[in-house]
Amino acid sequence: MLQLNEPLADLVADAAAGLHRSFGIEPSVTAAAPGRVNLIGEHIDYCDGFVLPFAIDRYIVIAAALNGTGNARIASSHGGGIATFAVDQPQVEGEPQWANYLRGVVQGFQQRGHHIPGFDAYIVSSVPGGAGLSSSAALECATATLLEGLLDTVLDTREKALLCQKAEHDFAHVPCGIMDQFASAFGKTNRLVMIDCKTGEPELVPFENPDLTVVIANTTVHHQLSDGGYASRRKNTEDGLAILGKASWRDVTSVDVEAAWDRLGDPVNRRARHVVSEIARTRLAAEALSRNDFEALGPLMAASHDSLRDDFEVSCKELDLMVDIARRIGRSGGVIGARMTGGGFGGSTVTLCESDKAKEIATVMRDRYLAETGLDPQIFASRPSQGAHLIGRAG
Ligand code: GAF
Repeated sequence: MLQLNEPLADLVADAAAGLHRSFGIEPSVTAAAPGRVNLIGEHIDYCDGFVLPFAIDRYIVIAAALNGTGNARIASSHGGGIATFAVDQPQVEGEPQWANYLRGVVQGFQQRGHHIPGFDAYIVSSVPGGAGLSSSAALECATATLLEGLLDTVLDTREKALLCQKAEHDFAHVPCGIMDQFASAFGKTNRLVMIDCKTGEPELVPFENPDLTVVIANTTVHHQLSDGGYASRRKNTEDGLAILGKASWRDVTSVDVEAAWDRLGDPVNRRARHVVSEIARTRLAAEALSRNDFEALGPLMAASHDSLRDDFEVSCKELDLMVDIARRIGRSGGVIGARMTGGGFGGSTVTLCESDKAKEIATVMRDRYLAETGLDPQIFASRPSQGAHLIGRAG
C-alpha cells in the first residue's frame, strides 16, 4: 500500500506541457522546491529549539518564460483559472488566495532592489496540500528559485529561506518559524537538515542507512476549526517566556517550569513543558540517530507525540489513531517510532521503520485506519532529497 512518488522528471514535463497549453510557449526557466517532513522537534522552531526535518522527494515545479509585460500570469494543474498580478508595482494581497504566496515572494525580491519582469508560469505539484508537509514553503521556495532564474541572480540560501518565511508571515498571515523554508531551501539527498533555531544555522546530517525507511501517512484530515490555532500556540510560548523572565527558551529548564507552574497558569504551563522537553528530546534524538540507536529513538518519538497531544494540544483523533496503529505494530513488526509531524490539527504522521517491513507496515496502517475512520489515507515512503533548485542547475 506504499504509494509511489512521481519522479521529478515527470513533473518537469507536466509543467512544460501545462505552460504550452495555457500560454502557447516553451519554458525558459523551470524551478523545483520540495515539501518536508520533520522527524522530531515540533513547534519549537519559533522557540529557539532544534528541529530535525528533511526535504522529501515530493516537489512543486514551476515552468515559466518572460512575457514582455509588467504582469505575472500564473496557471496551475489545480485549475482555478489564470491568476494575473502586476509585478512592476508594490505587491498587495488579492484573489486567488494561493497567488498570495507568489506575491509575497515577488515583494521580497522588490524590497532587495530587483525589478521583476512580467512572466507566464505554470505550476504542478506532488506535495499534498493541507497535509502538514509544507506545500506552502515549497511554493514560496519554488517561486524564489524561479525568480533567481528569470533574473539570472542567486540569493544566499539562508536569505532566500528568510525571504520566503516573510512572504508566509505577511501574505498568508501564518507566523511560522524557520523550519519549513529552511528544509525546502537547504535540503540535500541523504541528509537531514538539523537546524539550531537560535543561531539559525542548518547542519546537514547524514541519513542514508538503507535499512531505515521513513513512511509518511497523510490522514487526509484538515481541521478548519484550527484556524488561528498555530498563532495561539506561538502566543502561549511568548507569554510563557515573558512570565519566566528569560530571554530564550534555551535558558529555561524543566525545573524552572515546575517551579513557576502556578504562576504560568494553564495552558501556558503545559505549553512550556512541551517546549522544554521537546528541545531536550530533539537533541537526544539527533545523538541517537548518529549512533543508529533505534531503541533510544523510538521512545523519544513517542514522547514527542504524547507531549504534542496532551501539553501542546495540536494533535487530533485521526493523527492519534494513525500513530497508535503504528505503535501497535510495534518494534517486533519493524516500527522504530511514530509521531505526528508538522503543525498538526490534522495532516500527517511520520513513522520510522525497518526497510524490509515498510510495505507491510504501510498496508496495515492503511487498512486499520480505513476500517476505523472510513477515510482512505495517503501513505508513501520518502527519503531526504535535493532542496530548491533550477532544473538543469541542481546544486
Ligand atoms: C508549521 C510551521 F510552518 C513551522 O515553522 C513549524 O512551527 C511547524 O509548523 C511545527 O513544528 O509547519
